Amino acid sequence: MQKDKFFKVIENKTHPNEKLVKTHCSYCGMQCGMNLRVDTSSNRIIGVEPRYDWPVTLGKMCPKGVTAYQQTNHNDRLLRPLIRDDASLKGTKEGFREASWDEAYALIVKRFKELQGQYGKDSLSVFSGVSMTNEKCYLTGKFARVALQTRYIDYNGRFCMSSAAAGFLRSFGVDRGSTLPWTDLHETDCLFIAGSNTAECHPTSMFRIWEVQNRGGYLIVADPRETPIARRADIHLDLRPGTDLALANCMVHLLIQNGHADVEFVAKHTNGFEEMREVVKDFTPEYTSEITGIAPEKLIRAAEIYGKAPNAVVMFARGIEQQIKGADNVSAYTNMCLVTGKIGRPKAGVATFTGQGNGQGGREHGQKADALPGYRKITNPKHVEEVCKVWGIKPEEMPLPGVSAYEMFELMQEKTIRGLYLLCSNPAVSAPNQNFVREALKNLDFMVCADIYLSESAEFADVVLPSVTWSEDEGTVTNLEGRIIKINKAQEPIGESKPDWLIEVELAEKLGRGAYFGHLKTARDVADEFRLASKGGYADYYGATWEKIDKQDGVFWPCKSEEDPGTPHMFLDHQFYHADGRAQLCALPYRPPAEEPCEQYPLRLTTGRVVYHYLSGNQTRRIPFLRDMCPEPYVEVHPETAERYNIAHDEVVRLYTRRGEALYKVKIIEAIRKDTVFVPYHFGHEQSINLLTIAALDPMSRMPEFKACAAQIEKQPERMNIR
Ligand SMILES: Nc1nc2c(c(=O)[nH]1)N[C@H]1C(S)=C(S)[C@@H](COP(=O)(O)OP(=O)(O)OC[C@H]3O[C@@H](n4cnc5c(=O)[nH]c(N)nc54)[C@H](O)[C@@H]3O)O[C@H]1N2
Ligand SMILES: Nc1nc2c(c(=O)[nH]1)N[C@H]1C(S)=C(S)[C@@H](COP(=O)(O)OP(=O)(O)OC[C@H]3O[C@@H](n4cnc5c(=O)[nH]c(N)nc54)[C@H](O)[C@@H]3O)O[C@H]1N2
Ligand code: SF4
Ligand SMILES: [Mo]
Repeated sequence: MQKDKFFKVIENKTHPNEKLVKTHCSYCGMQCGMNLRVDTSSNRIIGVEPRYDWPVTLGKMCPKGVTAYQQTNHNDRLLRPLIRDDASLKGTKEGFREASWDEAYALIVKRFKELQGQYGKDSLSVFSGVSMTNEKCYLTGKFARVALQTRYIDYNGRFCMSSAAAGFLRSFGVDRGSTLPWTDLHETDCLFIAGSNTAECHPTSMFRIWEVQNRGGYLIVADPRETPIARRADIHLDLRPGTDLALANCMVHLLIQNGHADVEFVAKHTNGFEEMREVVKDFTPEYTSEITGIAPEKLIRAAEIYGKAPNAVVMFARGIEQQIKGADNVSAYTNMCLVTGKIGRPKAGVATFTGQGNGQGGREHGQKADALPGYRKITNPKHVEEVCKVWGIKPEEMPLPGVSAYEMFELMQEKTIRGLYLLCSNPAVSAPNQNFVREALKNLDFMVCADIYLSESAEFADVVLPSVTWSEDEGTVTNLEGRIIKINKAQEPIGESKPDWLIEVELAEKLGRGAYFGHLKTARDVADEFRLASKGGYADYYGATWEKIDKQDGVFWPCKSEEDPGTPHMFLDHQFYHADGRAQLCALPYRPPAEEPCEQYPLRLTTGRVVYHYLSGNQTRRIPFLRDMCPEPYVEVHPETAERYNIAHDEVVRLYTRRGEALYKVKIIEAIRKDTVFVPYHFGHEQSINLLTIAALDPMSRMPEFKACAAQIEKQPERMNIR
């Protein structure tokens, strides 16, 4: 048990007639340690306690975490499969009837076989998510390729971590979201944090971040909004949305100009310095100020602080990644630590704030259109051969790479994809350009949705399958540090709900593919096959046994053998994962967002989160406390902008873009740029901001540009405001 300066370790006490089940939160990548309280007479979850002995979060939790347990026995849980016979009701909640698992499976098998018989194997698709354990994510990739034998699988991490992954792969040759453990963070001298609303989205990181300042270190924050973390920053770089590439290039330009480049490190351990210098040389503070709107003095001071800090960590999140140049932004900010050599040692490095609970593990093991377990590539014959050995199929049976998440909807719209198995994601809220996406879902011949509640996306399904919550199953998750941790089962599945891995095994058997799935009887069976499938890949989990995870408070990948304790710090030997062992400094010319403001749409719309809700909101909108704290979406507007439009606080306005419109209450707030408006995206149907967002994709990561498009506000006639 690690003692820490922040807290004396408090023993968790067990109450009479209760047991505590050690586990982690169901929501974000922080994966805070918690104990679920289980009543031993009813064997039901009745509450939660923080785990003070968990070294990353030391007993801290946020409003979502302390209420997460209320999901399990919630009245809205799906208890039995649902079938809807009348396809004309698609897109509504109407027409579902309860059915047995046998009937649901039989219908799925019949329709899937009909579609594949008529239109070929690739007429089916899988769309998945990473609120699931590694084992489930792994099996979902195998389910698509081996049970359904289709090329079309992708997942919600495409909307989340894909730009970070693409950027890190280019810079380092490997993508582990953080090069260092979180327990280092408070000991560094400077944190440079871009596009992360950390205090609301990874709240339990904050005690370490404040500690950097308490120790006399510095905090620099780049965000168009004055978020809670920006408010206390030493420097707030208040940039226009979509202009990070200019900002990052300017930082590197100034670091080189001021003699903060580590010439020896650059010469020995990197490639590409000259090409990069050629590009960044134009990004003087004055020129960068024109693009970003940040005052030149702030740029100069920020580069000076980062350059002088003995140790520093560059951190970022979706603010910089959900852009058409998200992958470039990641590599451009990563250039800062490579050029100064502030990487590959404790207390220095680079980290993205991984979003979903298993946003890291879920992107490594084959749910991505072109990926196989262990971060292998489906386009690499050697990788295919390695995985085929574990799966027991021939290499020629491995499907081709598919397409990215949003592009799957395009294929649904044009009827190349006819059937969908959707699990653990709610794209009818969370995908961009909703009017199109909802049409595409309606256009499917047959859709299955596995969820724990009837989501907005389930409204488009023909069959809905009841899955279990995280608390009713066990398995591993990889947190935002790259630490593999264990989720434990606190309660038996309620009703007839089943874990996703079991549903996939049973469906595979009914589809006649039992030979490849039938041996998987328990979550542990899946785990053992999964560890083997990852063996030898970049993300090697082979040595991360459940026993070792428990003993060590988690295991950092790569962990290659039983003896290997894992890898908390990456690149300590200054060996990067490119063939020559060097990291890549990237030359990245500036590009504007896909859609710039114009006369008709003069505002920049950006979107994101609030502390009380999680993603599409399908889980958190059902929790009374969270719903009370944030019952509806709103649009944040600067006071001067509000005056220009003659709109008042709480007035309902029409916000619209080239793609769609919605009505929102105005929240007048000084903490936003005058040219920018912000809407949280946790709400569905006509309240979804994704009716307005743009589906412009990053050419490298295929990430949609959720963070910048052009918008306009229209004041509504008086009667609209009567509520
Ligand atoms: N409360 C809560 N916490 C969550 C989640 C949640 O839904 N709710 N979701 C989890 C998941 S999956 C994710 S991905 C993470 C997301 O975590 P974050 O990325 O921190 O969250 P966002 O609100 O999407 O965006 C972060 C910030 O980017 C800023 N931003 C917008 N445009 C730009 C830009 O062009 N440049 C820069 N530099 N900044 C910009 C926004 O103003 C915002 O403050 O949070 C995780 N944690
Ligand atoms: N405008 C805008 N849009 C965005 C973003 C943004 O910043 N702005 N952010 C994007 C990001 S970063 C993300 S991560 C995506 C997330 O978007 P989604 O994938 O839609 O996110 P969730 O709401 O987590 O959806 C998960 C669904 O699965 C269910 N579920 C939970 N656990 C399980 C399980 O174990 N099994 C099964 N079968 N179901 C389960 C939940 O009830 C929920 O309906 O949204 C993206 N969309
Ligand atoms: S910070 Fe994330 S993991 Fe921790 S309690 Fe909140 S939602 Fe859960
Ligand atoms: Mo995310």
